[in-house]
Amino acid sequence: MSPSFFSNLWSGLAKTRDAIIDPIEALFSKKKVIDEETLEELEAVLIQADLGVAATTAIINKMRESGSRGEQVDADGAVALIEQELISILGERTAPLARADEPPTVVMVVGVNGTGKTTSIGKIASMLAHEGNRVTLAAADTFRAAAIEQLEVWGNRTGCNVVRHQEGSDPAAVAFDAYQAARARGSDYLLVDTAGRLHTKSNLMEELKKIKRVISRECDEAPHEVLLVVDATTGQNAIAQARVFNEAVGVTGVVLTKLDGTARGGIVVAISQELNIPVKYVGVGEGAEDLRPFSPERFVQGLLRADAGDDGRKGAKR
Ligand SMILES: Nc1nc2c(ncn2[C@@H]2O[C@H](COP(=O)(O)OP(=O)(O)OP(=O)(O)O)[C@@H](O)[C@H]2O)c(=O)[nH]1
Ligand SMILES: [Mg+2]
Repeated sequence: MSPSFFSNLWSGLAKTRDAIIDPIEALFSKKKVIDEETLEELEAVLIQADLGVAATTAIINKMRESGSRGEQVDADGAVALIEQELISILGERTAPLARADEPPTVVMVVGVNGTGKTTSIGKIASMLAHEGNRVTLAAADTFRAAAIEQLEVWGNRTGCNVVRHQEGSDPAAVAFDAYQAARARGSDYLLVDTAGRLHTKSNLMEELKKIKRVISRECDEAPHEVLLVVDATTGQNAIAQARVFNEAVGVTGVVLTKLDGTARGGIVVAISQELNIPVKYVGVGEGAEDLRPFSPERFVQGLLRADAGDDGRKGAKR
């Protein structure tokens, strides 16, 4: 992970970090034995940051255990305990992007409109291309001409092939052609962009299922990934979205975008734990550098550390 991404992640998480750290420092300003009142206040802080009930409960239980041993805890101690617990929760479910034994690895990208699907595809394509992979992009969001053009801009920028049809054509037919083209060109990856808004004539979930069926018909294991792109600023609503998409097309990984614009970055933990789906990438800005594979350690440090450590703005004040 590049140092610039870590410092972007760290500054992107500033709002969430303040929402967690400031109240904890106030709560544990003096070293103290944990009582039920402190636990209740801590619980409210963690829930507020959208960490989710399960993770919050796990942290509170750990705190209660040290309280019952009569141990005294200060702010640093409390943060260290939360850090450990979150890394362990997130670490249970990390997985890198799949890679098929027989290329192309097919990655279908889904999510409600405006969450950052097309932008994330561009950034993932850029990363994969830098690693020496051949990448084909499928413009299977045929709802708007602008959507197709937007993907073509990313194709030009990253040197990746884009397979497109006319606006309004069948998205599954685009996916089919793109799969054939990716095979013929010896592509390592095929990234399939999809629509996010409901069409007037067809149902979005039915459309996504059809795209998936058409791809599976060409290769049993494909799509190898169904990445759901969620906008972190939507908070708990992101979980509801994930449930709907997961039921329809079976989500294998989450891309969480716009962490830079929210105080609710804790939603990463809630999604990972409550849906048992690994977070594969996080986005902290609009630049091509601002999306990277998810690292639990880095993320939790960004969430809880008052300075960015050796990789970022060393010694910077929160
Ligand atoms: N601040 C910030 N903006 C982002 C991030 N990711 C994407 N965006 C912006 O979000 C907006 C929507 O991104 P798109 O990639 O077009 O979203 P989409 O899901 O493809 O949208 P539809 O095709 O309409 O369904 C764009 O302006 C992006 O630049 C991020 O991590 N941080
Ligand atoms: Mg799009």
